Amino acid sequence: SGRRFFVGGNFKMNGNKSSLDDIITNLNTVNSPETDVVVAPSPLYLDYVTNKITSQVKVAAQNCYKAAKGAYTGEVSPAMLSDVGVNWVILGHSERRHVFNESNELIGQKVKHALESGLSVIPCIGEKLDEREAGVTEQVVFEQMTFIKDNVEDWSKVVIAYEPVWAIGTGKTATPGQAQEVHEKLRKWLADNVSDDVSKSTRIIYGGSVNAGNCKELAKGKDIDGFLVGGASLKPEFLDIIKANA
Ligand code: G2H
Repeated sequence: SGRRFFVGGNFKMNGNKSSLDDIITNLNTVNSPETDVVVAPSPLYLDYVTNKITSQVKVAAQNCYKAAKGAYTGEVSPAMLSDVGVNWVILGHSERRHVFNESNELIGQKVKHALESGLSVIPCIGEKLDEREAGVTEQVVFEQMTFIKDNVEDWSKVVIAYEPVWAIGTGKTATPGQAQEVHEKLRKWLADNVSDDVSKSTRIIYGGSVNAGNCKELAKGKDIDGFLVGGASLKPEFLDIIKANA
């Protein structure tokens, strides 16, 4: 496809210095120059991980705010992330949307500000189980995409993560067919709503209970350009997932 394989590890609210040391030791053996590898530890450890990890692996925040600074207790800004050498951010993860009630509008504003601040972004989209069962998966993910699209100028700094909410941390992975089907529709949506070039060049990665056992089949989907991995990114098998397309 010409699109570089991309594997992200989302540690969520897990880890401490000791367990991160083990993960970093493992990641520092990564030798996959053909693949972009990005890991997202808790914000408290971003500086710690950035200072210890090989330059082959980039570091992402799991979230950030839509302003550079100010009276926003508890928040982290893109400017602060850049300051500690973090150049990526995950935005609109389903847990941000559904546990912390982030709206499409707020996620769009965050995407805009992060990009303007020089970060690369991994916006996440995905339908809930009742939405899939009601047959509105496309409607939901296209609406989420609209709020992202309206806030992006430079698509080279965007990697879209499709994560069906019903498959997250549940052990229920979308089948390769189910994942590919949505990825293909998203790519078509990009062609129709942004441009052919953006449709062809933008990575669309899959997330939701990806592990060493299912990653190879999923990676065969022609519109699946990599993964956003939660639980398995904390384990040694993350290295196998990085090589899923080999
Ligand atoms: C989906 C994914 C990582 P997990 O949230 O973003 O987590 O692989 O644990 O389902």
